[in-house]
Amino acid sequence: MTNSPRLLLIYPATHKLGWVKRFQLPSLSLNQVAAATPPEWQVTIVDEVQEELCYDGQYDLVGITAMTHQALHAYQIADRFRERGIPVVLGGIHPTVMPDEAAAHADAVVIGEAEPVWAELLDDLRGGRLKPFYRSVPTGDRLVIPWARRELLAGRKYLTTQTIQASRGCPYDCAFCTVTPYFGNTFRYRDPEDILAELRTYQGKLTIFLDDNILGDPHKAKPILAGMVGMGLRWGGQANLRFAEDPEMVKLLAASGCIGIFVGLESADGVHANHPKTAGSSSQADLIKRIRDTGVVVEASVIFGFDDHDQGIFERTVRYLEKCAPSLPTLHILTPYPGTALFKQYQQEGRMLHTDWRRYDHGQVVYRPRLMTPEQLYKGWVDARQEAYRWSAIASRVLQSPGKTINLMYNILRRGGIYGRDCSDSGYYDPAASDLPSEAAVASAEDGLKIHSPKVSSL
Ligand code: B12
Ligand code: SF4
Repeated sequence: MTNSPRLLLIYPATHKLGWVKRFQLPSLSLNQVAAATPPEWQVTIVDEVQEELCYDGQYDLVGITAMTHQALHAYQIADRFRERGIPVVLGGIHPTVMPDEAAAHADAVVIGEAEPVWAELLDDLRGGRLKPFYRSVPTGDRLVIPWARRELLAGRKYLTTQTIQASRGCPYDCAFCTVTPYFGNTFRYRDPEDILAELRTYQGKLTIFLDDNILGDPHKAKPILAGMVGMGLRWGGQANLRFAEDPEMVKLLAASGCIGIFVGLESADGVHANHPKTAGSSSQADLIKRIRDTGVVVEASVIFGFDDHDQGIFERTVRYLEKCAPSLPTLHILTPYPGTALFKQYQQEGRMLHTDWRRYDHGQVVYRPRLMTPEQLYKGWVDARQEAYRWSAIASRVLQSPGKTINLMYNILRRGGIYGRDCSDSGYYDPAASDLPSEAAVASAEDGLKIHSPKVSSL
């Protein structure tokens, strides 16, 4: 190893993007790993969405991040570097929930967050004593992390490189979501002064908060929003809808420069429509209207395929979305990700179709729904998305929102993606039963999650 060791961090891309790649965000996951890397290391980040990955470079270590749909490609990349004798570390959501699977393609796997274990791992590497697993266990309610190294992205063409996290975790515990198994029952915020100081270094206006639920604890979120008033930032993020029960939060949100907020409605009706994160004393439609009326774009997501969803859910959802009129509806197919309670349940019930992780992306059916067939779920999703983005539906939404031009533009862009998608296949794949998740794979998922204490949910 040289005196100035070289680290290559890779964000794997699963498919090619055209001009829309200029509207993507850089990987904050890798940027935070870079920020946690001691200064003597030379760090290079390669984002395969934006650029070709060259396998010939000389590096002392390669680090690769992976969500589930990226995992198989991440393993291919890892294998190629390891063939050249370059050690590889895998980290991120998928290696965290499937550490044994990832370990077959890596010299070390980081389970959980990098910051608490990364310096030790690099030290072990240089000392020739690298361990196969490094686990970090989140504790407390305070998040202390270094500022992202945005200078590493200089000259790259992203929507913005001003991405930041104010918090990690979420106070809720949705059975289909990876966030709570990942962070356990911790929901940690950074000190407001630290966040505001980082924001003050930003040169541009557009800023994206990549928190799981930035407004999940209104008491902690308020000082951050209050400090942002007057900074001139234009920001977006995601949160659960219930914050809008508090009119002061809604006002503060708009005053802080928020231009768009992504919220999960989950279901038009049934048990998932009444989750504590969305249900309160006001209806979802009222809460959405309150936010929309301040000029903030509300992107609201629904999921198809819960166990109480029959074929009527598609029509009912489209009508419900007309009533709620979020600025931008987003419609997903339920995807039971490994590590979630839902994956475990469906696996035990023998309902997972396969573990071809490439297909775990909310746009394909990877399990057997209870009240419809996989084909019906896929077809219903395709039709409902098109129905929600027909011109008359767009017009009705846009006319109800202030900032009509910007709302129209977002809707047209989304419509292009939906109508441009080739949906001619069946949208699911049902291989031989031998491809069902092996007991070893599932044990690995459970083992990866042992770092977290059980969740005491929900507000
Ligand atoms: C921001 C975000 C996005 C952004 C990503 C922007 C970008 N370029 O990265 C956008 C909106 C584009 C997005 C899209 C999607 N997302 Co997303 N997203 C998130 C979110 C909310 C935060 C991720 C993040 O940046 N966190 C900040 C970083 C600093 O934290 P981190 O990723 O945990 O990284 C730390 C550790 O994991 C570790 N680590 C991570 N990588 C590595 C690598 C190495 C080498 C090491 C050592 C350590 C390490 O160290 C880091 C620092 O502590 C997560 C929720 C979550 N908590 O993960 C969902 C999440 C990752 N997304 C998810 C999904 C499903 C998607 C989509 C597939 C949804 C869809 N169909 O549209 C798409 C896929 C898009 C794609 N690129 O292919 C799921 C993934 C589930 C899974 N098992 O794969 C999550 C977990 C949400 C959920 N509710 O379950 N997403
Ligand atoms: S509210 Fe959102 S981030 Fe929190 S557990 Fe539910 S789906 Fe995940």
